[in-house]
Amino acid sequence: KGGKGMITKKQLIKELRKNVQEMYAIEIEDATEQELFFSLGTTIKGIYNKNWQKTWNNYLAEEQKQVYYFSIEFLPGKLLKSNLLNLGILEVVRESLAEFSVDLEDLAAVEKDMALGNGGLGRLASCFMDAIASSGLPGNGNGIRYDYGLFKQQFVDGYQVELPDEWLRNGNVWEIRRDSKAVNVHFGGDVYMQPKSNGKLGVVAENETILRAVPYDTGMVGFENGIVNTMRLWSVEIPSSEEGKYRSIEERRVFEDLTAVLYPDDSNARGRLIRLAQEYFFVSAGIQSIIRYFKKLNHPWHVLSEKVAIHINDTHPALCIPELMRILMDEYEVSWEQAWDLTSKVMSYTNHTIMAEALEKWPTYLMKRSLPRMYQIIKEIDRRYVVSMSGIHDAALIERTRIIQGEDIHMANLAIIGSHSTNGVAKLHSDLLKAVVLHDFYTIYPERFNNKTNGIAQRRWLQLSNEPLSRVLDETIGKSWRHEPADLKLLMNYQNDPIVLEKLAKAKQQKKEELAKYIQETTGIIVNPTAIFDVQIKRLHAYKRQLLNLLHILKLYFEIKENPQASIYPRVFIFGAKAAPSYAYAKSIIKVINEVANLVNHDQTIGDKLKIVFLPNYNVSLAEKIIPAADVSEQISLASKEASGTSNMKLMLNGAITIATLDGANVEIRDAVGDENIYIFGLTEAEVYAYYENKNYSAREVYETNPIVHRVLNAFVDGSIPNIEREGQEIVDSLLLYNDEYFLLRDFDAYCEAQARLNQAYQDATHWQKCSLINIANAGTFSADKTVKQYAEDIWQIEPLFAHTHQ
Ligand code: DL6
Repeated sequence: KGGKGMITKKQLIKELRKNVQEMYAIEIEDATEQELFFSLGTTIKGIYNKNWQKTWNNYLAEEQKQVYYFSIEFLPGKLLKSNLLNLGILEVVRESLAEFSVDLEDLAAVEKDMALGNGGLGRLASCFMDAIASSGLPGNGNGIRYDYGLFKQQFVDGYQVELPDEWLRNGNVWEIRRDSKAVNVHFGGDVYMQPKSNGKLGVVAENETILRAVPYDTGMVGFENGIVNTMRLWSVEIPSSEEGKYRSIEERRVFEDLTAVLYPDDSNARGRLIRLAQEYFFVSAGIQSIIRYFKKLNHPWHVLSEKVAIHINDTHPALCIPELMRILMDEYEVSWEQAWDLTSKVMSYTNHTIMAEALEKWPTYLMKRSLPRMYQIIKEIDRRYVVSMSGIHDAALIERTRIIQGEDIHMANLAIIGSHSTNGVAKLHSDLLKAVVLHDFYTIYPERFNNKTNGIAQRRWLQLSNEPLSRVLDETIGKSWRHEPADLKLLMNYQNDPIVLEKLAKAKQQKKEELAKYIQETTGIIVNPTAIFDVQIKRLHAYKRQLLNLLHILKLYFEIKENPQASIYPRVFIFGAKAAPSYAYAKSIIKVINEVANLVNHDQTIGDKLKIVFLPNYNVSLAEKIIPAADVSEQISLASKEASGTSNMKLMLNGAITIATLDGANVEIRDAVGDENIYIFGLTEAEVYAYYENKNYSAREVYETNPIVHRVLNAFVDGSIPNIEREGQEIVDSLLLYNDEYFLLRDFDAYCEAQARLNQAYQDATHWQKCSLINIANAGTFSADKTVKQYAEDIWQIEPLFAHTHQ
């Protein structure tokens, strides 16, 4: 197990010394930070490797049912400190390094973020990996080892510029390459049926492209429980048998680049051949390795669903369904009927979005050409679906829900039809899936639909990133919350205790000062650390409405300009957001925020009252700096558009107070903290749908009748904001010419009113601190541990190892 007794300072230094010598032929005292980081990583891996092996052997010996979480994105961030925390040796390591005058934080900073994801979906997958291991659940991640993660963002003249993320340049100390587990994946070619020697029809494939999938495994260390699960990421290579087929380097490169880059678009499914190949690549490799494992157990096929659960994280891995069918039928001669029965029992699917443009479709011609066997099987699934539903449901409903429609293959339809469970990621989202987005399917398979509200790993988002707050919690309510986040509730007993409130305020202030220092170092902007730190951190997307935030900032700016005595408490507005490189509108918003920041931050008459900071390259590590320092959490998406959100949970856990629409998990946050401890504003989801129905929204009318909106919008085109030309017009057009798709102007007054209340409330320090305490105390309900346990019980039917062996 993990914990204090796991290793002493003396043993650790001995191991570290040995590794520095073996790896670099030098002494600790002579090692650079880079060398020390890699030696320390190797030492830590040495510490958990035994448990990794033991965990795996236990699963095998117990033949426990395991879940395989297929996700095209994982976003773990840095692993050093999280491994140390979970092993229970954070302090021992810190102290050991101190003996050499080395600060653990400096070493931790050497590690490159593992940024193999775009945002919420990938980070959720990593919180789940941490939570699955920490709950002792038998679970594995399955994904892609991209050579380049999500691009690095820089601002040049206020514009976003994308640079490659060379995270592997110095190597990755945590991974283990497992050549012995490599498998081949087949693409393209001609596929047809032919009688085999036993008289049965078999599938023959010719002229295929064969690529090798090599797995790199990373240990997912459970929190002080001795469990180490595996995240397996696949990388492409050319198999030696195929070397001779390539005539030129360029020809090879096309295939070798299959796992080179992560697609940087989180909300727009665009049918790119390479993306489809990536999807099939990690799906096929993963399913092959699962079947290889299952065969080792020597059970008949009908036992498969008692040993294996496969989770499809969004539709990107939906090819799991036809791929499992293919392997069972083509390689093991299982009948279609049995293969289908097993497949649907094994598979489950999570939907993460209701944005129509993010629902994946693939052109049939592309599937036919690049994955002909997948196409055949999907076509047959579709045909059988139509036949099985005929006579039970009306023809129009069947047409709307079938997989192949016109020239497109609908991946969500495939995922729902081929699995036993479909879930949304917050109550409201799951309800909307049932009522609107997937309503047709809900009428056909009501029993398949369920909700699993997202959760976050409190270990990373509180214990690691916010040590001052963690210490206050330990002193006040004891340490049980570190294992059981629900125990944060104990803090409610102290909501009127001035000493505790004061301590919480101090902890917050410390993190604000640290962030202020970071802001100055990275951007040169000096911010007042006693101002309200108001934070909006998430992908840049029109529906998330960063622009609404900006409109309010401009309103404040003009107010202070007009009346320097206006009762506005000093505020620092902090943004962190990347825009998909091809998303021009989102990039324009970045540019305009940066230019408004320039204007406001340099305006002497504004002074400390208003500062705007857009921190570049928002990623997991930056989030760990910003979140503990936040006073205000901006969750202002148009109601019905954000599936859940998870930064809302992280910010609340760190004592920020939320200003929000009733969207995604904000609704559940409101329920948890009560109306008095959150600032809710704006249209409800029902009101949004009513506008869609009645088509009676006029943004121009708001502009014509509301003088503040008028003034603020004009600023985009009348020269008030210098250095923007095209962008200002583009934004005004989106609001007026295209009638404000996300109802910013409709929600503007309500938002400003909520902001004004918040501004007042902050000035009553005791009241604010109490509100902050209540947010922390109720954040335990959004724990990823709780969420994965619900998945384990309701969907995957898996049990913790200990529950099984200790009964
Ligand atoms: O479920 C994780 C996360 C949610 O919290 C966000 O609300 C949602 O936008 C995000 N979805 C995606 C996938 N988008 N697409 N496609 O990142 O999932």
